Amino acid sequence: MSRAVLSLGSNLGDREAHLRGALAGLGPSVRVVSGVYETPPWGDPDQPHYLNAVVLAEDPGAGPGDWLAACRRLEDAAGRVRDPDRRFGPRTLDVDVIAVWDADGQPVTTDDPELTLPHPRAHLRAFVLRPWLDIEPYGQLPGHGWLTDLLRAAPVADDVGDLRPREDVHLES
Ligand code: PH2
Ligand code: MG
Ligand code: MG
Repeated sequence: MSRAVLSLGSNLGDREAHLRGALAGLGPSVRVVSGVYETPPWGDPDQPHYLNAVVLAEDPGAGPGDWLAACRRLEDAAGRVRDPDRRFGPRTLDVDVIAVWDADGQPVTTDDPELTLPHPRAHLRAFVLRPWLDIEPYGQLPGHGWLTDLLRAAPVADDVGDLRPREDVHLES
């Protein structure tokens, strides 16, 4: 397995530092980093706005479980506290595996409850699709099609205008 799209999010503490820490932790597997967006909370409205970004990563030796383990490690390093009663609640750092492609370029699908691929809610989330589109204009979310089409259709289209590009935040030095 080789290629992954990862979504980064933070809405507690020094949000920018948490995103930077995630990139540093991903190290040489990072290929492209999107711009950063300020986004209203999705799924659980009573929490601060998020900073969100998307990363294209590659690692010839990594399978889906390895990407998931890397994401968990980064979240733990950011002091993430998991609240089982607030599934979509606030967090110092969230790193989600959105999709993975194998060495032949084929999308990986799993319905493992620990890691469902592609991410089961990615097609509903402007804060994932919009930064991804910035760095992969011809990108497709496996099983759902072109990013451009997903961003133009309900329910995502209604949310896109609420995302604010943070051109003052640069994750890469
Ligand atoms: N992550 C969540 C829940 N809600 N909202 C925004 N805007 N951005 C996120 O990254 C986010 C969210 C839990 O994964
Ligand atoms: Mg998430
Ligand atoms: Mg997550």
